[in-house]
Amino acid sequence: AAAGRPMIVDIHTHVYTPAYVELLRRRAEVPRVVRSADGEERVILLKEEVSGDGSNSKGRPVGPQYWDSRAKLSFMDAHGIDVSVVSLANPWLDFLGPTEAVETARKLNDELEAYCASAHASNDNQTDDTSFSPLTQARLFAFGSLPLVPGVEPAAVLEAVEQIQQSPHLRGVIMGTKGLGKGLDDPEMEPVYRALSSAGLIVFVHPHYGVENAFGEQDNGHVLALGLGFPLETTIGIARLILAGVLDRHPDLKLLLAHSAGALPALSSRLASCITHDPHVKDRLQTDFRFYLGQMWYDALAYGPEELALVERVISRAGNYECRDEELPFIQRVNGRADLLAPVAVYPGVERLLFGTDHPFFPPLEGDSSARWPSVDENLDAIAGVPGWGKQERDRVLGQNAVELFGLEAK
Ligand code: 5CU
Repeated sequence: AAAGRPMIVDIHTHVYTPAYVELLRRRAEVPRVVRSADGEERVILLKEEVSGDGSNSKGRPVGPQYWDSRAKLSFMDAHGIDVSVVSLANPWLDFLGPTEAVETARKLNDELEAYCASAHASNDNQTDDTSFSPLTQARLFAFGSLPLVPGVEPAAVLEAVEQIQQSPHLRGVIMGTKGLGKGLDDPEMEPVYRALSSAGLIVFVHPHYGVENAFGEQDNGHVLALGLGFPLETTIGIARLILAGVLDRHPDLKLLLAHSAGALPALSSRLASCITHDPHVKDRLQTDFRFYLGQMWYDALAYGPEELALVERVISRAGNYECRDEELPFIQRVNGRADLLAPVAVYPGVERLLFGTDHPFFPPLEGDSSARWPSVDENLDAIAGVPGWGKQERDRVLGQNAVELFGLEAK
C-alpha cells in the first residue's frame, strides 16, 4: 500500500478463466456464452434468463474484465486495491458430469495459478530486499475449484484439494450450496470438510440458484434474484450446514460467507429460538446456534453501514453463547452468559469481516467503466460509516484481516 493509506484486499472478485469461457461458448444450454448479432458476447447464467422476452432474457455482457488479469489489475488500480483473491464465478462446475468436472477442475486450478503468477507488483513498488519471496510482490491470489458434482469419486475431490494446497497462489476454494448435489448438510460431504479443514484452506461459500421467486409476476430485472435470491440461498445453505453439526465436527473449518451471509445474522436469534422449541432438533447441536456465527468469516458486501454494523454486532456477540448450560437461569441462558455480557472495548466481530467488490459484476450502467464503480464505493462508504468503528476497525476490514486469514505475507 502507498504510504499513509491502509492496505486494501478484495476477497470477493470473480473470473471466468479462458478455458472456462471456451467451455461456456461450446454449450447450447444455460450456462452459456452467446454472441449476438452486433458481435457482443453475453453470458447467460440464470434459468430465468433463457425464457420469454423479459428484461433478463439476454443475460449480461461478458468481456476481458472476466478473463484478462490486466483488466483485473486496472480495475484494482482505479480503486486503490492492492491485492485481490479471485474466484471462479458461478455456477462453477455444477453443470458438468463427474469425469468432465474432475478434468476441468484440474485445468482451471492450473490456469488460476498461472493467472495469479502473471501479476506481480510493478517494478516501482518492488523492494530490493532479497529476503522477500516473489509471493510478497503478488497482487493476485485465488480460490481454487473442486469437482463437486453428483457421482464424483471422493478421492478425486481430495486430489483437487491437494492440488490447490500445493499451488502457491491458491489459498482456498469456492463452493456453491449444492455440495455433491444434495446440499451442504449431506453426510457425503464429511470427507470434503475434513480434507479442507486439515488443509487449512478458506472455503468461500457463494450462491447461484437463489430461491423460488414466488408471490408476484412483475418483471423486476435481476433485482429479486440477486438482491434476495442469492443471499437467501446462502442463509439457508449455511443454516443447514450448522444444523447438521458440521461446525461441531469440524470446528477448524474456515468458512467465508458471501454477501455478509445474507439474512443469517439478522435471523440467527429467531433460528436459535426455533431450535430450542423443536423437540426433534433441540439437542442436536453442542451449543447455541448463535455461537457458530462467531466461527465463520464474512465478506463486507452489505452495501450500508447499518447493515454492516448488524453483521459485526451479531458476530461480536457470538461468544456469549459458548455454552448452553441448562443450570443457568433461563434469562441468562437465553441472553448469553452473564459473565460475558459486559460491553466489549473492541468489537471482536470486526476481525471476521473482509472487504469485497463482486467485480466484474455490478459495473456502472452508464459512463466510463474504467472510472470508479459506485457499487465499490457503496461498500467502502459502508465500512467508513459503521457507528463506533475507528481507523483500527476499518483497516482490519479493508485488508489486515485478509492478510492474516489468507497468509498473504511472505512465505
Ligand atoms: O450479476 C450477477 O449475475 C452475479 C452473479 O452471477 N454472480 C455474482 O457473484 N454476482 C452477481
